[in-house]
Amino acid sequence: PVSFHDDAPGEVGIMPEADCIFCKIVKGDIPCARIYETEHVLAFLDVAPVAPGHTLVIPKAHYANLFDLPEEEGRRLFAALAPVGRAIMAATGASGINVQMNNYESAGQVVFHAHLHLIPRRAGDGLAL
Ligand code: IU
Repeated sequence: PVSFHDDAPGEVGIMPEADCIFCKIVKGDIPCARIYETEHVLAFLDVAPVAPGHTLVIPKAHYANLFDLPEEEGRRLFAALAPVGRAIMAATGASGINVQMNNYESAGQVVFHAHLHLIPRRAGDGLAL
């Protein structure tokens, strides 16, 4: 990521990557179904859900994957998982939920802006993740 100093003294921002689809979603240039948002974290419905309610939780700042993520950003992402996961389970009636993260191409990562998948599950749904 490219770091730069913005207007606020002492604040360091991360410049959105020009061709990153999730950065465009964060900025609102591409629409998404937002279900949760804080200053630093966004959760939205996956456009190609493997189950109803399949959600992505992302840092608003651009980091390619888990290994580029500063500890503080990781903490913020993790803190969002329980409230968002609970809401998804309540809304979908799911009885379980998977948290999945793909890092690097050979692990199935397609979008290189760090994201966690929340995938609602039901007994016998037959999903192989
Ligand atoms: P992956 O972990 O990088 O493989 O997951 C990328 C996910 O992003 C995948 O589930 C896509 O359906 C999803 N997605 C999206 O929700 N909106 C988009 O515009 C694009 C991908 I491109």
